[in-house]
Amino acid sequence: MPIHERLEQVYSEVLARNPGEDEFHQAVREVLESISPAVGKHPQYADAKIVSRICEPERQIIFRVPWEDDNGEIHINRGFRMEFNSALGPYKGGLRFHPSVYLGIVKFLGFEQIFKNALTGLPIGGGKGGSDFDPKGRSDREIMRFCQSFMTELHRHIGEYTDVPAGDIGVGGREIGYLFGQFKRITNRYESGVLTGKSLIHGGAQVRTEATGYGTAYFANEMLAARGDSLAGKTVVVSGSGNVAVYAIEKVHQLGGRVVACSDSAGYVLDPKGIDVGLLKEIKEVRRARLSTYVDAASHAEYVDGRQVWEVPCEVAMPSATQNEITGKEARLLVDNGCTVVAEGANMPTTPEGVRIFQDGGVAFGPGKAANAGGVATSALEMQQNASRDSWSFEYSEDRLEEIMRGIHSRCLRTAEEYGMPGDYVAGANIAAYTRVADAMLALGLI
Ligand code: NDP
Ligand code: 2IT
Repeated sequence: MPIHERLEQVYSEVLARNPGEDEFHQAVREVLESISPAVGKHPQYADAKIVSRICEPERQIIFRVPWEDDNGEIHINRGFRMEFNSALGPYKGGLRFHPSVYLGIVKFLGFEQIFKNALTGLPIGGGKGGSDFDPKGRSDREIMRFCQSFMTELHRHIGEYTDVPAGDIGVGGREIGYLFGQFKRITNRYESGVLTGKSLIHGGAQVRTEATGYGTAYFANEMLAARGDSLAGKTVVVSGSGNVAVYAIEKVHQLGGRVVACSDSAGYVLDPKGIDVGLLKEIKEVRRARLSTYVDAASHAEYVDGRQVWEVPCEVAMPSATQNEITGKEARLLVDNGCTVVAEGANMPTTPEGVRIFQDGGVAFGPGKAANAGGVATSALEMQQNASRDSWSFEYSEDRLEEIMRGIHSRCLRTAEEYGMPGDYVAGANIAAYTRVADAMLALGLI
């Protein structure tokens, strides 16, 4: 898609300054395409090199993470923290532990996070971090030693008013516990607000564990409501079976839909009766086992090895595993099989070609930076509770989450409408978020 000529220049600079970082290029391109009409209408949004500044992280931290496995062998991983933009508040965003992590992944995630966080309306800037460490098959003590080594460097860069990490792929409650323990030990400060996603006993917030998945389901329901429909009675497919997927499935069921399939990187489970969330939690959160063991306890279900979950027909799709899991091919298959709503639980799970196919096919497409913002929004609520040494009830917190997701949904639609692209959630999300960040930066002067 063509973009405004001033933005084309910025994009060329991004390519030249960040060679080989394909995912980052992809994320930047999408935002620049979306904001072209805003820059055309309000040229100040491209003044003072504001677009170039937004595309350049404020600070990039790369560090060595040495650790020892249970056999005494030494391993060296690479740690990252991308402190991308702090115009709206302290850097905020998760940590990902996965062997695919490199600079381009952390930069794309940090860039997306700026706009996602702006959309929540809460006072949080954008950041992201992680490591190319592979937690699969590692013992609990190995995970602990890795987290301690990671935090031994990271602690000097983070803080309640500076940068507040949380979880992402491969980083859940257990890892946040070990990270917080090491932070506390090194700094001699019980600074709960330095990390979010903590357990309730250390100042964690009710609903943070559930928030991303629940929020994505609420967002899907809002998208359906905008079309005079709802999740009730809908057949849904969710990819992944981690934190986001499990709680997306739980909330879809509570809202009356039925999730018939979910997946991991090896294959998918098809359960026509509806995925048993209790069983899924037991497998993933208690036993930390593979998804394929689902059928051991649910013999009516089928495990399909080595194939993609998108071949299962559905009306609503919620990609909740990883980036670029829906290419043009999978998008075409979903449209042909009657899918009418896509809400992204993961970050950038659909390629640009996939997005085009959905939008051309009349599918309501909710991009991750809007649909999965419930996780980071609830992290911001955790920060509020930590700052006031308070803790809110589950019901109150869930009501806040639902209200925030409704707000994001209507902000996207309203903005898309205002710029003459009714129903285009991608344009709505990017323009609403970009203009908020740009306004905040312009008011701060040249920094
Ligand atoms: P988890 O580690 O809990 O689960 C990840 C799931 O995705 C697993 O089922 C995993 O399968 C699958 N997966 C991961 N990488 C790949 C891959 N390369 N190919 C195929 N499947 C893969 O992570 P989360 O649920 O926390 O995160 C899922 C997505 O949601 C990510 O895109 C993340 O950035 C995004 N997100 C997370 C938020 C959060 O609060 N946790 C907030 C907003 C977005 P396997 O076990 O086989 O690897
Ligand atoms: O992608 C994301 O929004 C997250 N992984 C959650 C970030 C956070 O700070 O809660």
